[in-house]
Amino acid sequence: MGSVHDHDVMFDIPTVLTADEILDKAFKRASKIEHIGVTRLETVREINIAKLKSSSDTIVTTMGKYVKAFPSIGKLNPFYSELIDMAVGTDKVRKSLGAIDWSRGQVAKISKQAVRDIAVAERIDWIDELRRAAYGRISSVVKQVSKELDFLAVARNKIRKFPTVSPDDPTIVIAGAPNVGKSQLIGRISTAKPRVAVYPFTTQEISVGMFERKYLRYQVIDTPGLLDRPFDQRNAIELRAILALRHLADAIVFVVDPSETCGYRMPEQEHLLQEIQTEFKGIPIFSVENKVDIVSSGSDRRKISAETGQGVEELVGEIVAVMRKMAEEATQV
Ligand SMILES: Nc1nc2c(ncn2[C@@H]2O[C@H](COP(=O)(O)OP(=O)(O)OP(=O)(O)O)[C@@H](O)[C@H]2O)c(=O)[nH]1
Ligand SMILES: [Mg+2]
Repeated sequence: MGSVHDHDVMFDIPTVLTADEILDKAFKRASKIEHIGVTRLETVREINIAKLKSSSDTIVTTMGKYVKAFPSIGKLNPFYSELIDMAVGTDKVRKSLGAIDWSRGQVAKISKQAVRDIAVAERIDWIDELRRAAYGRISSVVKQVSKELDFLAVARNKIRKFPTVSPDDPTIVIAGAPNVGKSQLIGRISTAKPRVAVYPFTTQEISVGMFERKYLRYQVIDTPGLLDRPFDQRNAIELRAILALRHLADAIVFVVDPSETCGYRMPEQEHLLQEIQTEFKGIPIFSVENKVDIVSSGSDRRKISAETGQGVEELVGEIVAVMRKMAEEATQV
């Protein structure tokens, strides 16, 4: 429980090998090449050309995969770019990928030149020497980026653990003090069993559910342990990670429990709501009273029971209507 399944990884980046591992893989593969030509000179020439092409191809392809697989930060939803920036540093990722890309370009160039030289070399020992020299130069440009490869290997492992959400689906984030009924509510409004993923920089998990209304898909995110305690009890990193949720949330449902059976008094719950209102400015917050089946206060808040379902469909209807209106306004530039 709590781990992201392999088929459910947001950023599916292959394992990043070290410089030595890449070279090993390339040269080992190339060493297996055999060929028999008409003359001994032609045989040696063709084998060496094939070896060079093969090892350079392996390196260029392997490194190219990394460059392609890492998310390009500029195109990412700010939710993810912020998390990546916090976890590994956006700038460092970009620079490292740039270095890798440079290195693979150099490898291709060295190998191309060496192939040209070998093609016209007239002696077997020259050919061997040319190939050996090219291998040496290739090793050297790959090793030049070994720090960057090591860094990307670590970055890849961190980035893979990020929760899978669909940043482009309209998203409702559920907040409120512990035990007010958030999980019960998300279970009631979303169809499938929520997907659970660890949330970076906390020991907490978030769970993501979906529902549909009028052919549109909505995402509901439960944030146990995140939006349920006063913000001043958080360290700076945890707070920043929590606030990254504002890039995701199109609406927030803040659940209050006037029965206080959750263990939190109403003033505490109101205080948390105020903090969330301040920190998530601009995002509509629907504050609702849950557990109306046991206590109904005199307030004019919408009242629901996540347990019996009372008022829940009306709540969803209101949220969906507001979100639709917001989406329409957003497209009318
Ligand atoms: N009577 C009543 N009990 C409810 C209602 N909604 C939730 N509960 C109960 O309140 C308790 C907490 O519900 P959860 O859904 O786990 O609350 P939560 O906000 O997700 O709690 P955390 O994840 O610990 O923050 C459970 O015992 C629920 O059965 C409701 O509408 N009426
Ligand atoms: Mg819960």
